[in-house]
Amino acid sequence: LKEKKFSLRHYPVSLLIPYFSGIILAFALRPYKMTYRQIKYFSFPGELLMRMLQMLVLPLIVSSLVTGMASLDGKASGKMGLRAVVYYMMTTIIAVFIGILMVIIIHPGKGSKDKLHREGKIEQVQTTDAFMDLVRNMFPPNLVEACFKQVRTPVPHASMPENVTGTLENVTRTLRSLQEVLSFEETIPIPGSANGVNALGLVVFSVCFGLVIGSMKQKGRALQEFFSCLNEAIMRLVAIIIWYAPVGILFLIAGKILEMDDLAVMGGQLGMYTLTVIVGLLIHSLCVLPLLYFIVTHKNPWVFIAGLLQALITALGTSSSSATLPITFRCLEENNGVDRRVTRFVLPVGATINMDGTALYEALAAIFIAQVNNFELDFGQIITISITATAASIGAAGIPQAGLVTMMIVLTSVGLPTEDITLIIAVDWFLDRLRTTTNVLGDSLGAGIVEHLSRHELDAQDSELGNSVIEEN
Ligand code: DAS
Repeated sequence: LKEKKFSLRHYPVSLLIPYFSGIILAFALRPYKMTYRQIKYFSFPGELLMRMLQMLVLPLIVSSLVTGMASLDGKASGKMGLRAVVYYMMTTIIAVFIGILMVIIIHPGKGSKDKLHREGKIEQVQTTDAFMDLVRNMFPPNLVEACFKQVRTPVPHASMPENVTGTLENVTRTLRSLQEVLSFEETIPIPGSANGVNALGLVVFSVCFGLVIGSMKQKGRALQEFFSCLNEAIMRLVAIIIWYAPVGILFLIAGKILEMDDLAVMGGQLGMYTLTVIVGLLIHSLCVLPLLYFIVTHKNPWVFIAGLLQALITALGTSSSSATLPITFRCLEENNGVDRRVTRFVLPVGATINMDGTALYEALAAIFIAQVNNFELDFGQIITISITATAASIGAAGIPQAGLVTMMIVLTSVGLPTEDITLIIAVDWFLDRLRTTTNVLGDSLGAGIVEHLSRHELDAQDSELGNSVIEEN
């Protein structure tokens, strides 16, 4: 496939324009101090985009994995799977190493914890302590943390609903919506249902089911055609949703900025922490991953990345790599011409278990919290943080702020106070977008690398297919 020259014609509408328009709109509306409820109504067009994309994730993952596995022979899929897993582990370990290096070199955690309390708007949190006692008596401990996170996400003082901390339905809804996240089982929403299915279980089933259909040869042809047609139909739905994406992105970004109580929170120690995370993610995203792609494929990584722009901006807008998956598929296949037999296998698995941005973030944030507590970590504890951050990133769901919740594994593993998560909640809505974008970039470049390494098997299969067609004729 000759390298496609990237140009704006590659996709219908650039998302950069609505993205920056959303930021401008948010700052124009901030003086009006909208209430929490008004902001939720205002953000609905953005929520609509999230729901449209999320409804496609389950059928997309099943149809692409089953079709992808059925179209590959066992040997080729085995080699491709091994290459993908080696890539995932290697890039995740590098990401964790970068996160640890950055937080040790920049050392944003020096200074006292109570100074951070002031900067992090933690006093808002104290107002809900009485409420938390109420929750602790009513819900199992492991879910308290979930509520802790959700209820204590700072909302504008002026617009704090009258008794948000006392209304039980808020708590119940919070706990129910976070329960699947807290149980560290990544769940994928079922279209039209409030429930979800376990993502890892679904991926394993779809891979096995696809391999079996492929091994049935002619007998499995009807099923293979069905899933291939289902995949095609989902991708056509994506093509329609993409035209709505600019509107959704605009309101998603504007709504999130309006929810932010005081942008000054980015100053001081918390600002240094935010800067440290950004530097780490930029090094991994703009140096490590493109360099790895160039070393393996000897192709220009920037042309490849430019073709992903729409998916990267969607990840930035939605904070969800799962919701971005349909658009990631389209960018790789339409803009970058990556073989479908690769994208259908590598992307769903990657979106589920490969989260470089999250791994980097969790290792970095855990050491930041240790620094803030003047807690000296020894080498063994840093290794423990590395391992648990890698595991937590695999277990994190591809939904907003999942990485913040799974970070509890990392903190607990070295005896750090999990409630210190509240110290960094104020900036997590922003950092989550950046690490989600890194996650999507890592998955996409991985597809390009795995395709290049599997070119021999793919060509062999094509020529075999060609020969069999000639014989049939
Ligand atoms: N928002 C998650 C994702 O969609 C990442 C995270 O929370 O760390 O990839």
